[in-house]
Amino acid sequence: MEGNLTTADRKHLEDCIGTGSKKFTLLYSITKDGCSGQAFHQKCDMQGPTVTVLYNEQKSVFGGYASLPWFLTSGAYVKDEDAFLFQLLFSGVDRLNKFPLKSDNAKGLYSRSNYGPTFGGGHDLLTFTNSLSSSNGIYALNGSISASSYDMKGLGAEHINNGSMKCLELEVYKVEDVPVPQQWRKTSKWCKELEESLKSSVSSMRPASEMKVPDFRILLLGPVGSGKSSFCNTVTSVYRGRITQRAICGKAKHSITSMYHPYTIKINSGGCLNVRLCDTRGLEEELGIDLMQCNYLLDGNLSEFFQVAQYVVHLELILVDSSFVKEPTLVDKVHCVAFVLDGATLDELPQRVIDKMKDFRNLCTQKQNNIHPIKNYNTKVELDEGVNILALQALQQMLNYAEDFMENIQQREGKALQSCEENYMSELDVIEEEAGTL
Ligand SMILES: Nc1nc2c(ncn2[C@@H]2O[C@H](COP(=O)(O)OP(=O)(O)OP(=O)(O)O)[C@@H](O)[C@H]2O)c(=O)[nH]1
Ligand SMILES: [Mg+2]
Repeated sequence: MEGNLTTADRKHLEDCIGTGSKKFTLLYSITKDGCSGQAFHQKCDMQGPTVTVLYNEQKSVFGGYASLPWFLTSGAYVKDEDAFLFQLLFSGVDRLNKFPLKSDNAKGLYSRSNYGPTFGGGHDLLTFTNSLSSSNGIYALNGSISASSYDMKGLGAEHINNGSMKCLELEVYKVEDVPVPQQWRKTSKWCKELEESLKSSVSSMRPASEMKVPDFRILLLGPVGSGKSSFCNTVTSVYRGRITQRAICGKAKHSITSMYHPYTIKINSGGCLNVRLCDTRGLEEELGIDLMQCNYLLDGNLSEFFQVAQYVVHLELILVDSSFVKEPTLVDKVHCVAFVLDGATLDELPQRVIDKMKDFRNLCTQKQNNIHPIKNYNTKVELDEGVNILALQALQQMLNYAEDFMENIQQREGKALQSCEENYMSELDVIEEEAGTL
């Protein structure tokens, strides 16, 4: 934060202004920009609401708030009903006081080209006029404090600035509204019932029987250390009813996971989900899955537990590899891809890894810009309702999209079958017609 205004001072001024959170940006400082009416107007005119803060040599801090902008003039009063004077510190001790304008006063501010910030008809707070220089770091400002337009609660200058305008600093800050954060996404209230209903809804999901695919195959892709393996552990923990550690996790320079590992998810009460949560090697600038391997993974050409090579695998090598599935079916294909990203390190992702992810995304037929925040069980030893709900909501969406992907295939195949039947029927017609002409 630039300037001498402390966080506590900012909070107090925010409360005095009374219209929500504010951002204070330093516009002008006499020690940096020079103490002159010209410098003040150059930096502060037409900047909207401002706060002027003076720090005197007796460690008293005081000033004024202007809700309207300063401007160049040969001398004009401004009616600013929301303006006020304040004190924050008196002789080094907190002294929080707001001095509002008295009623029906039209002289909140006084703007003049050779004047520093000036408040009230008296003037109540005149900071300085013309141009001044410092002596031993002290600016003997030629202004004053005297109650007239503002209600000073009976306090004289001696109780506000020790009767001294000898200042170490005078700052003017621009005051802006901080937008109130909007609720990002509406979700149901977290409770045990929600957790249980998500659990049972996810466990009841299975691919349509006519697809003859036992499980939805979800592929997790993402940079090294983004939490792919931890997410597999989180989901398996939710259904096992205890913390599981089937996938090895941790932070390392290169990916800890080296294998394409489809995790089955055991339900505590018996059976498994109709899901394979597929963990993979992380994406790195030079190493890890490349575009070609990703393509093969999506199409189901790479068999389960395939070791993702350290270095780029050439097409010829893959084609002779016994683990290469030459004619994959819908069972082997990936039905939904989830990119796993660590929100805390997003800004540090190398451009090449971002480019890789963009290329991979273009391979997927479903381009869903869905973001599902999750928290993994990386440090916890007991299950937690919130962690479970977030993981279940994310998994539920993945399964929904996997189902959509399969429906599209089903529709496509249905159409192909129909056109096959139509061709067959028209061939029969031709044969029958030909037979008829004999
Ligand atoms: N704070 C926090 N740390 C997490 C979370 N999830 C995972 N981690 C930590 O992040 C590190 C990497 O997690 P992994 O699950 O191994 O990440 P990965 O994507 O599988 O990494 P590779 O297999 O190496 O590519 C571990 O030290 C985890 O403890 C989380 O939700 N919050
Ligand atoms: Mg991993």
